[in-house]
Amino acid sequence: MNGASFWNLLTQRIFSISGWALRPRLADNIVEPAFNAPSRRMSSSPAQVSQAATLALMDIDDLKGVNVTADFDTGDRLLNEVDDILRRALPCGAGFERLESGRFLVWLPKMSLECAAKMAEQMRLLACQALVDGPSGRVARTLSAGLVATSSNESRARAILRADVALANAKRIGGNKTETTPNLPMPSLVPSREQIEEAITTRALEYHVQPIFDLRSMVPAGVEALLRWNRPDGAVLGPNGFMDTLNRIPEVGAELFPDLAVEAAMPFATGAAPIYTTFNITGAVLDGVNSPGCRWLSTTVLERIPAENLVLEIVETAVIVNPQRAADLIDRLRARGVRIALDDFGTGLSNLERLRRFPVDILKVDRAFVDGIGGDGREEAILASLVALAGGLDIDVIAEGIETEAQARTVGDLGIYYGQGYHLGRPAPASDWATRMAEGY
Ligand code: G
Ligand code: MN
Repeated sequence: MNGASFWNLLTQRIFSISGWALRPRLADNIVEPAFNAPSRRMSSSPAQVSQAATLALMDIDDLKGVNVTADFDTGDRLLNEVDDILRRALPCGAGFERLESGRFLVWLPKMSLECAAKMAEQMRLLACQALVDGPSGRVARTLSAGLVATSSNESRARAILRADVALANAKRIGGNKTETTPNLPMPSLVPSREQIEEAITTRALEYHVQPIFDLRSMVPAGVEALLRWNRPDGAVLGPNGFMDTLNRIPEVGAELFPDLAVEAAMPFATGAAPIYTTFNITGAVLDGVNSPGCRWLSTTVLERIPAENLVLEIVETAVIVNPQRAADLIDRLRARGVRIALDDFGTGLSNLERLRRFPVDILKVDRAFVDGIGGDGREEAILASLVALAGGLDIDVIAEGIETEAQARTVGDLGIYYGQGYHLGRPAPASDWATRMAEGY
């Protein structure tokens, strides 16, 4: 998204607010723009919007605890109550949106970061007073907020991702806090474009792959592409070590990664018995057809790898800024034959809500459920019901993190047909696995 469309969006959001008055909540909890009904309280028209705005991402602390100790209905009512309080507390000209996963997004235009932080802090403290009746008494929760100053050339999606980092910092130090990130275009830990280019040229940065087996025939059904950074000191960094930073610079990924990705997938997509390659994608990739992430898809996926040999895994940490836009993109990709998976299902944001909202083809069940096999039976019960759930939705299940023969056997017995894990095959450079597979490993 370019700067202009970002500001269009921002102004749309501003126009979507009806000041202090409450508006009916839409079914999907997202307030859509209402251009024909601008509020009298608006302080500026779209053309006059300042180049400086602050974005605040707010989240109820330990909402999960409410769902567990009370029930989902109580959690839902608490969310609605907080939603109402925040809307009423919005300053004039501010924008408000409820995101997927129950987070609140507040735009505070024409405001310095310091001033916006004070404002957000007041809103947060007010919303902390929300009280709802639960089955065994009243329930309240604190809120945390993450704030970033945005600039005119930053996309909305990236600003939200940065605010998400600030919010995570607030949560890490115990929640009930407002955290800001410095007014820098990027966090300083992000590698420069030159460093990434050099790492690709020297093959320090490359894809490894890990096979995914059909557990019935023990023949590979596909491979997962895993980006690896071979550091000069000999350490091989997994995505946790650097992906986080790369995710915040999707335009670099859009330009630099297609060749790497195609090179990794090609040996598997071609040949006598082609198999799929699955790539991990974040919310930035799903942020509409004009997003840098989607350019990555169109150059990599749709032009150069046959769609039927391609799977995209939505990672469990993917923040999906606009679910409708993501759903539209998923529909288009699936119509072309690309399959979509939910990665690490059962953890993070890879949850039933996401499964309900997005038509996906594959559930990759988080390794935690496989790890617990052979204990008191809870994991087996959960896995069995996931098999039933997936069967009802006509979705394939892949068990992740299979580390022992016994685990492979148990998941197979439970009706899971596909598996991935160290016991079946470790990640290795794509060319190594291509050779092993060609030789019948
Ligand atoms: O979140 P995702 O499923 O995309 O993570 C893939 C990561 O899991 C890779 O980094 C890979 O090395 C790791 N991995 C793959 N198989 C196993 C396994 O059997 N056990 C553990 N602990 N990690 C695994
Ligand atoms: Mn994955």
